[in-house]
Amino acid sequence: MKFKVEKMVCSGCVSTVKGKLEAMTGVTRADVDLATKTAVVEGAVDEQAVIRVLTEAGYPTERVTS
Ligand SMILES: [Cu+2]
Repeated sequence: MKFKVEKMVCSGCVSTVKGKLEAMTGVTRADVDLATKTAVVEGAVDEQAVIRVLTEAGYPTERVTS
């Protein structure tokens, strides 16, 4: 699943987002890119759970389906 993650401005943000994703049950891989402000998440995890976790961490997130 691919997500647009707003408010990431530095590598620290990337680490935070990646850590949040990797801590989620079911996530097997999380790739976070600062330049495009996207996160690609692999594993058996719920889309809404990902959005909730990152948004609550201060990074408003939405699913990208294209
Ligand atoms: Cu930052």
